[in-house]
Amino acid sequence: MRGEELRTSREPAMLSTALCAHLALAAVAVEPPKPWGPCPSELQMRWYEVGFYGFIHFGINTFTDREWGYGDESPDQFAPTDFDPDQIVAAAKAGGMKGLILTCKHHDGFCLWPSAYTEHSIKNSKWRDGKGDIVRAISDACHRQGMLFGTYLSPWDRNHAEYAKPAYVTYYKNQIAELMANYGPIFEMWFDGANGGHGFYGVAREKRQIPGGYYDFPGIAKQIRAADPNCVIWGAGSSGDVTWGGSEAGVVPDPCWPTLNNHKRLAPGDPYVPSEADVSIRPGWFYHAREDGQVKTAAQLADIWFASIGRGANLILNLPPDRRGRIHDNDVAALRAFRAWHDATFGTDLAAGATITADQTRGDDARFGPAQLLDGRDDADWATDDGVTEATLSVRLPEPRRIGVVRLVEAIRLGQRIEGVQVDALVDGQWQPFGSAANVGARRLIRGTPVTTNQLRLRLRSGHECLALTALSLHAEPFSLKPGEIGRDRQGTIVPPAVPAGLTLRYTLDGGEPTAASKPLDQPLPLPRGGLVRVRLFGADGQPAGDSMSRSFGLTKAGWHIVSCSSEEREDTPAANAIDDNPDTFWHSQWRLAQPPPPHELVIDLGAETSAGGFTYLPRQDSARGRCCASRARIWLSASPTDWGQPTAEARFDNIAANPIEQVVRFAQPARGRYLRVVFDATADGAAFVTAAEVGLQD
Ligand code: FUL
Repeated sequence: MRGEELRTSREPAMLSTALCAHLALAAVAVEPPKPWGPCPSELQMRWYEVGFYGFIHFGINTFTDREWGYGDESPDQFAPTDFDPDQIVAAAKAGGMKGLILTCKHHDGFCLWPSAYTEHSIKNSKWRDGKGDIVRAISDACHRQGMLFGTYLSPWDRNHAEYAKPAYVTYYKNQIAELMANYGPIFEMWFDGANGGHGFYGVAREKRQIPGGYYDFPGIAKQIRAADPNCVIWGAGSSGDVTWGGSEAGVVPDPCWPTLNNHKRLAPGDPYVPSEADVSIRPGWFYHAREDGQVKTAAQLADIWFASIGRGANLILNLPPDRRGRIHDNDVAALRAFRAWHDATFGTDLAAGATITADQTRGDDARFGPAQLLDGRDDADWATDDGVTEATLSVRLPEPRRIGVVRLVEAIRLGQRIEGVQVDALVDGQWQPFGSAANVGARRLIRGTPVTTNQLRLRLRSGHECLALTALSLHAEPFSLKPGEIGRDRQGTIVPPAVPAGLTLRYTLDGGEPTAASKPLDQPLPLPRGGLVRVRLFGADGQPAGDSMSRSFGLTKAGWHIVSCSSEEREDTPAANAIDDNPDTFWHSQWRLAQPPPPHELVIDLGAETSAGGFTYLPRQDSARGRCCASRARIWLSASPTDWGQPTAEARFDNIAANPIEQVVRFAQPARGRYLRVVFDATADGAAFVTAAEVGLQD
């Protein structure tokens, strides 16, 4: 019999009389901790379980390439070419999300459903002859695929003539009712905080300010609760259930408290308001082709996970559909990689088989004993006696294991009381600090430097009355290499990266997947003519440990030097940076002194006669990535630095400003020469200057 059932058992008649008597005695002897201070509601507890979900910013801005529309756009501008709600929902689901919140209306006022209350909607667009309904399609796809559906209905409306006047509030409430009646169930409604300011407002084109309390959020909350008590209200001042995490970067403060501003520690009488961290998978909220190369990587998303979910907040990650009305391949790939990281990290509980002891347990009663923490269930707690606000837990593993993350769940249905955790690991007979946290709450992930240990100690401190903890689990992030860690020295030798003991890095050079039988990359590997190196880690059991990863190299630039360049900013960005094998430095044609526009050129001595099958160009990779990229180039290989003849190749770099990655130009046939000449004839953004982080040759 579990402690939780004992405390809340609603059907004692089902139990044998003897057992009931025994349990009743035990319950009298040791009472569970009394709730302290503000506690989450049932609705908030269910919302915590949802945890991770997506935002879909889709609308007029997708087609005007803006983040905020003015409100004067034509409905015809909304014109997806290949809308696929199932692809959108499936991408989110594959990333591990449990639901999606759609911008049914953003600040420009354009409605993605045929609202009866306005003409500024999809019903007046040529798309699908005005018969389309994005809200219907996304909500149906969500419900079909077992995902929750939520709405973002911007309070600020730059289209509506009555905005800032009483009539608009009625309009807004009508739309909430319309969405709830026709597209539910809606698990969360988002009430954005951006407000007032300039807009179209019918025809006015003026600035409008709204008085305090303008939207009547208390009235709106009442309306929502009457229609569906299970709908979570985000924002809406003090009328909401959950609050903004304080940044649009997916990061909440550390510690983050479930109070309206995230910072104030809970005190009796405060409303309990948990936080939601919001962030976009790209720099913007809406899709912009120029950001195709700026999709967050799995590693960045993992950092966000620790800074949101790991601090007790929920996480909403935005996936902006492109102009087709689909999630771009780059975002889909990032979500998949993130999911693989997540499952590899949290799919295994390294505390399995551990024994756990506590130096204090409530009433010395096993129902409140520390074993409750490791049972994989969140329905029973380890707790201390009232008045005992400090205690130590000791976890002993069956054998040494590599631990990188400690996950804790506080018994928050009884209030949030923990105000300090210190975790130590026993290494070579010594306690070493692993990590600490200033609170716990709904969940806390303590991410330390991975340590191999068979014993951990957690010292916990409560701010109020006693300690009550629900779960503890141990995890390790998969060891992953980043492409940059497969490095090659100037002479063209691959340097084996350090890998953890017990793992072996294996490689192929033919593009094939490395297997347990592939050669180990544990010695320097000469690769002066470059090629594709694919690597994968394997455990001692021959099983892959992580995904395979590849990096391609060109010819070594060991003997190369610059013969001439059309111009350079010699101090910071000399032409030599274009052949230094360092993608972080770059050549910038001269810009401090007025310069003529392109062409700009480089002439390079390769040190010896060289054969090559192709040319590569990497534009600048600094914070101004995408600017001053070449869009056209001619390339020569020649025996003489003055006699060039016909170009070996001519190239166009089409999407380079939006996606400034390495460009590869294959020659029609292999070419030979001692000198390489590149002439950049135009830039993608029309800039007079050109940049090159690297130019190179391929086999
Ligand atoms: C902000 C809005 O102004 C942005 O456009 C976006 O919708 C973001 C989620 O909220 O306040």
